[in-house]
Amino acid sequence: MKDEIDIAFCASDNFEKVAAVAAMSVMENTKSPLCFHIFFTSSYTDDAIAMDFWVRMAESRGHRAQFIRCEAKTLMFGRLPNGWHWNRTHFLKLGIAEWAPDLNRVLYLDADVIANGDVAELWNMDLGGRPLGARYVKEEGGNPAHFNSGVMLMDCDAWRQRRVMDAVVDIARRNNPGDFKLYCADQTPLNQYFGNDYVDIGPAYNAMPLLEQISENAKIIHFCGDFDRTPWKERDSDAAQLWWEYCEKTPFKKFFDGTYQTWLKYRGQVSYNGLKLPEGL
Ligand SMILES: [Mn+2]
Repeated sequence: MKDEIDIAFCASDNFEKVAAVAAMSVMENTKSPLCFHIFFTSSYTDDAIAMDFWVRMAESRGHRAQFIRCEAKTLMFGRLPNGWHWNRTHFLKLGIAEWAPDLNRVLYLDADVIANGDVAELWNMDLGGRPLGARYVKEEGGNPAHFNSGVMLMDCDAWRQRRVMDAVVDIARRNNPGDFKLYCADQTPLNQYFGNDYVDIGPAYNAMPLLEQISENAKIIHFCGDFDRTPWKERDSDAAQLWWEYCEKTPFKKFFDGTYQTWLKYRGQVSYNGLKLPEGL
């Protein structure tokens, strides 16, 4: 379909359910037909059920969704750092252009976002020949100026031509030999690679409660930061309330009400396809 908007999510270990809330918010706010591409790894046994629910959720509203399993693909990355609040799944986004060769352009969204407006305007943004659109964040609190990698409009043709995946994985591996030096997983090596070679999409398309008061004009809200303050754990803000309104409309509402506590208990104890990997792998 020609006017279809391609959206990519990356998920592991139940985050496809978090991404479903993001997808619901995009569907509720966007007029164009959507195709969701979910790149994922999982340790859980209800994958098939969750995927089926997810795909039916999209198709019942006239959209499409497909899952791309990435366990073997991420092994190609080799040794990558694990941090206190991320794992190898954070690097999945680097492979989107390579692993979905039919995509010319894709809007990548972290699972921890919700749309609060139509994403078509962002989707159609002119990148002026640059490979990436992302939100510029100014220097603050010891963090250098950078772009946030939670919402990225990617020119996939450019990413493939430049072999961005290999280059960024290489930077991550060289700079960070299995320790915690990266302040933010994929984001630091992506910034090191792209420098200023991207288009600033502006704060409305990646509004972060961590950084600012969220206004009504925010088109995409990004609940980045402390895991304990994510909306599925804390319902203490208008933005978090909005997240729950979209969650109610997904097939995963009960998961967040009940199973979630179990998930929290075991989260971190099982990693990567059920195997406990050595530190730093
Ligand atoms: Mn995020």
